[in-house]
Amino acid sequence: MPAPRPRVWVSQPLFDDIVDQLAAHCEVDAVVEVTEHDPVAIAAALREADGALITLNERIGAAELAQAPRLRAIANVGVGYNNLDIPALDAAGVIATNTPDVLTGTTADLGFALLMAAARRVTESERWLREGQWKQWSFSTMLGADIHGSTLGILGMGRIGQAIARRGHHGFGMRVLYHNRSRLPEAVEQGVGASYVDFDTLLAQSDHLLLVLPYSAASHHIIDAAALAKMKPTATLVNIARGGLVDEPALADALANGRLAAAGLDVYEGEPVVRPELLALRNVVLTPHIGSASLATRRAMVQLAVDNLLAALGFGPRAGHPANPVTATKTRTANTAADRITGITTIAGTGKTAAGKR
Ligand code: 8YV
Repeated sequence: MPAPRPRVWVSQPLFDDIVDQLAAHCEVDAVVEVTEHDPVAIAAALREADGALITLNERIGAAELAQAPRLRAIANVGVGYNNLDIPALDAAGVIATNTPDVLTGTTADLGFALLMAAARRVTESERWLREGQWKQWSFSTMLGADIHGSTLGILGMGRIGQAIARRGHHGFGMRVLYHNRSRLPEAVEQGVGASYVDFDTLLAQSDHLLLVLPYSAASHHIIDAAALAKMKPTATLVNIARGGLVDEPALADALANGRLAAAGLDVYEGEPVVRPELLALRNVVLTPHIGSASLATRRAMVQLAVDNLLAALGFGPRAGHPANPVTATKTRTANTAADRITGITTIAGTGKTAAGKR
């Protein structure tokens, strides 16, 4: 008798033509409307699942895994995976994957769009104009800060940070400073035109500071009132990574009281809820987590996630070896659903701890 086809849960509507590829090998349970799944619903959806294709909205930890005895693979559609409890996944022998590379340029572009819009007061100007406040041209209307020739600070120098550095250095003639957990090799620094500095120097010298680091307990509120106080009052802060990196009330306070000139935010601590203090400010540009939201890139992310999921479940050209594991559990040499239940799955791990590098 042929082995039963694995069951796969797809947590949100993605691109049907790409998700349909799963059906060649799996029984697919796809959610057809955008849904906020609470932990009970996630646990229920995973109870019979061998695999899952999920987005940043679905948090999966020990409690959900304890109720999902068959689960072998989770493919996250996104490069950031702070929605996943990696130690719990490793303890359960579940492979998790993410979607790096395919979204790098698109996300870097949005970082620059927010930087330019905030520093040059683009959305503020437009609101003012639409409100009918433009009565006559004036020399001092909407004076902002220059991008070209200024100092760009980048906190977090993974793939997206480097793409932003290249844009700043090669495109806008900026002096680029960065801070990162580890310093890049000199050749890479030279290629992207960036110099390593310590955190306080980055805060003090940046005319514009972009946050591109992974969110974790260690980076929670890394931009707090103390950090904001070290920045130039003329500076712009842009966050395209995760909302939890910034103490939002402290940021709103700094923006309201002239201790920071402007901000551009694509991510929020309680998204999709945005704090009223931020909504009330004229000098912050707010977008609804659209960093990777070009049609081509979102399709590429879903395709990569589907490829990863099929590979992790033992299908396709990379069967057993998905391209983008973020767990220490990276490969499987056995693939039957009964493995998890009997505890005889053969797992080839590296012992590496997954720290969520962007
Ligand atoms: C995704 C993101 O759209 O990749 C990430 O980490 O934040 C976004 O680009 C999101 O993760 C979708 O799940």
